[in-house]
Amino acid sequence: MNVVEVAPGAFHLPRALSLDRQRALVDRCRALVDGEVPAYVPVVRGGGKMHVRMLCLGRHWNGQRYAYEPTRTDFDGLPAPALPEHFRALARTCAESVGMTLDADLCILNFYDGDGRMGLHQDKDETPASIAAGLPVVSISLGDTARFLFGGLKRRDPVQTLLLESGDAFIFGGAARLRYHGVSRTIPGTAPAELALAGRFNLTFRQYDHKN
Ligand SMILES: O=C(O)CCC(=O)C(=O)O
Repeated sequence: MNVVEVAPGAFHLPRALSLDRQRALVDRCRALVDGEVPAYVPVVRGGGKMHVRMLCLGRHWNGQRYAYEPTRTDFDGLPAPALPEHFRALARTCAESVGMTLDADLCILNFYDGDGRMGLHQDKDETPASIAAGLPVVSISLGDTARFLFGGLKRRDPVQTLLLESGDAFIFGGAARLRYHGVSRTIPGTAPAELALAGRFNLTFRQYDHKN
């Protein structure tokens, strides 16, 4: 596997997933976002609407409280669907390929349409123990290419732009765990034709807690 270390603790794995694997994952993501507990557009603290459709698996991230919970109390009260075992296994394998460990118990699945984007932010709502241990966030991209922004530990630090293409993994843990990141835009029409997907799915796997 091709591994590019973009910063200490941050790794880009271009084309980590085969096209067959991508297709199977896209089918599963489609079924999930339009399933019994569908994806929705979160309204965050302060009233802004996010520019993605989101579905959390394993644990729900509440965009009003910036905290995890079992049910979607900021939206419809439904329980977060379970995290499929093969999703968890994929996250573990990706983490291991860069020498990290991850026993993911939640995944935030986002769908970006042609106008989708996500502002610079830190992933810091997991437990202090999980973050202090540097347990990584494993991100998998499917479909249209994204212009992914990867900054430093402070919001104003310089930001590098990476293109995350379909099948790429991006992993940030250890010293990079709290780096700011976001998506400035996607590039419509760049998804592999075999996926028959207009838009982009992104899955970020995290481990809520860390037990010694
Ligand atoms: O879509 C991406 O590549 C990034 C997603 C992200 O930053 C997040 O879910 O916290």
